[in-house]
Order: sequence, then C-alpha cells, then structure tokens
Amino acid sequence: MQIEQSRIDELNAQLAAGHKRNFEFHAASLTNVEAVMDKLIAFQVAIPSWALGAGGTRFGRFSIGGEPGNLEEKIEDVGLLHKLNQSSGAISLHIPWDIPSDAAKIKALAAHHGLVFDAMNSNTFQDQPGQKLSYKYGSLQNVDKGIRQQAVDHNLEVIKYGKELGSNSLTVWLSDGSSFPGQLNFRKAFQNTLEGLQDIYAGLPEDWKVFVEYKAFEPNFYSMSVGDWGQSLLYASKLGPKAYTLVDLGHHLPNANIEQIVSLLLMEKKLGGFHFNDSKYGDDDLTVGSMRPYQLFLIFRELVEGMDARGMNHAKDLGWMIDASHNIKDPLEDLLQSVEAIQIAYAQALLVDDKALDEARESNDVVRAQEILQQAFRTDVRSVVAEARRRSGAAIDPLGAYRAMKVRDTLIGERGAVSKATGL
Ligand SMILES: [Mn+2]
Repeated sequence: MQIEQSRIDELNAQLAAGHKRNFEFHAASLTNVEAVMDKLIAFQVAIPSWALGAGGTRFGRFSIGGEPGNLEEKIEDVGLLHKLNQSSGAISLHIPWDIPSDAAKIKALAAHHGLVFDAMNSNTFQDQPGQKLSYKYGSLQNVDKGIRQQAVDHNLEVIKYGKELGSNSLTVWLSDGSSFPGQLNFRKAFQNTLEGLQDIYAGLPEDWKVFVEYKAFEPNFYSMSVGDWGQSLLYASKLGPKAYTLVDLGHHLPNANIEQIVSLLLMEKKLGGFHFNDSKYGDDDLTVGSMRPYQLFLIFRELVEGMDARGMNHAKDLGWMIDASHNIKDPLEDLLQSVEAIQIAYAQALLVDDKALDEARESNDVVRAQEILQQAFRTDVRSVVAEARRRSGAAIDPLGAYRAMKVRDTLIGERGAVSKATGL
C-alpha cells in the first residue's frame, strides 16, 4: 500500500479551518513558536523493524492481520508512518531477522519511502536455526571462548550488513547475566564481556558508533552483565570515543531518576542513543507517554538542556528510536501515538524558560523553579505539533488519516489476515 499525497491534502483541507483557529490561539501566547516548529520538523524518530507486527508476552501472541512478512513489507510500513507524520524517517534493523538479500535494492526501496537506516541491532539472546554453539549461558560473557567468538563474529557480520545499507551505528544489547546466586563470577563475566566488546569495537568503521544498551533485569533475574548505566558507562569508557551508552526508558529499576542519568551521561559525552517506550512496572514496552508523560517531559528537558550546553544538533547527534512491543493495539496506530507523544514532550521541553529557571535555582527559589517547569509541561502544544506536521506535508491528524484511509484493512487485503511478522 502506498498513501498518495493528494489524499493527505484532502483530509487536511477538511480540518484546515478548525486547525488554523486552534493553532493561532495557542501560538499567540508562545514567544518562540517558529523556532519550536523548525526543530520539530527536523526531528526524526527511528522505527524498529520488530515493532511492526503484533508483539506478545510469554503467555501468548495475538495476530492483528496484515503484518509485514519480510523486510520489504517492513520498510513499506515505516514508509506509511513517515508519509502520515513526516517524523519517522528512519528504520532500525535487527539481524538476523532482517538480513537484506540484496542490499542495494533494499537501500533504494527505503530511499523511495524517504527512509534512512538507523542503528543496526545484533542478536545474541536467541539461538538461531543451524547455529553451532548455544547462548543459553550467555554470549560475550560466556565461560567458553568459542561461544564468545561466535557472538563477536555475529556482531561483525551485523556491521557488514549495516555498511551496505548506509547505517553508521551498532546497538549491542546483551541478555547475558545470571539467574541464580553463585552462577557467575561477576568480574570474569565483566572481563569476558569487555574483551568481546573490544573485538567488536576494533571492527567498527571509522565513522561508526557502538551503543552499549543496559537493562536491569530480564531475561536474567539475579544479575545482568550490562545491568545499569554505570556498568554501560564503564564499558563505553574503556572501549573508547566511538562507544556510547544507550538509554532505554524501560530498562531501569522502578522509579529510577532517568532524567538525572541522561543529564550526567550527556555531560560526560557518553550518551549515544535513546529508546522510547513507557512502563508502569518493568520493561513493559507500552506506548510512549501513555503512563508517565511528566517523566517523559522531564527527560526531554534534560536532553534539550544538555545538548544545548554542548552545542549539539538535537536531530542528528543522538540516535532516537522507539522500542516498544504491542500485544493489543494495531502497532502502526501505536507508533503514530508514540511519535506524537515524543513530539509533544520535545516541544514542551523547548518552551522552558532557561534564564528564569537558572535565576530561580541560583536564588534557591524552589517554588518558582517547579512552576517554570510545570508551566511548560501544562502548555497545550498539540496544535503546534500539528502545524509543524502540516508544514512538512504530513497529515494534521495522522491517526485520523490512518483510520480514514483504512490502512489496516488494506494491508490485511494485501497480505492476508494470518500473516506474521518475522521477529520475536
Ligand atoms: Mn531497547
């Protein structure tokens, strides 16, 4: 399926008068609305290839129909999202689920949809059919040198595919760890993991980055070999300047102060990538902003302030990706909601009066400092986000357009009701 621009224009025309009134009303009270919109238009969030089908829990998986059955269809789906919001201009692939049989052809197809390839993701948390050695007891941490080497070789292969597609970063997430006390020597597991990462690092092209993603627990429940931001930072620091920490919002212990983590990693020049999702309990992988929108805003506030302090380009200098899995919703609708939540939090973060906040802090005016942040958070920026979309040729209301165009029904018609996305 492909969405024609004329169809988007037609739907936008129906909303034009109401939208204009709404936007003008809200924009009137903002001093930097044009600058905010320029930044929103430039800001692109990568969509992971594994978020396009029905997700699941260990208890089951319910098909939604019309799921992409191959890499070409996954690119087509991200293309649909990008056409609707002009903010999903990148796709993040997972090897071995998305091995391109003809890289030049895949690259051309992505370009046709206006997409580039974001970070490549390796997988040593599952055994693949025909794989020689098992990752049951870990990959890079494994006590067996042969298994560690197999995991290193896999990552080098992922870099090779990424080079062919024009990606320039590798995300390594390890499920390595232990589920029972006594199972692992923590120091040996760390050293083995570090050596493996060093071998992978040595295989990085000059202009590439490697992101070391951490996670507090699951699938291992006693220890994780990259369990928190401190451990990730330790690996990244020992690896060198091309290695960075990656923050996934769902990978912390409950109530962790993620905004503070982000702030300090940025200060240390070690924040490289970001995975958006939301959660109430653990790594719930819920729609971005569906549970804790204020936390999302506070995180964005630290991201914006921290990047500005270092003169970084918001759109280009960090890797932005949604990392979520869906068991109930149509994943494309869910991704449209997630991108919108990200844009809203980003726009609100851009509204914070830095100078006033700084003054309040310097005079220990706690009440005023809180008011300044909440003033920005409570500002209704939805029409500003919609106007940024309209100016970039996207739908004023992407979700409404998705439904009006009956995208899911069309995909089911094309691909069948029982198609299953490759991946988890
Ligand atoms: Mn992640």
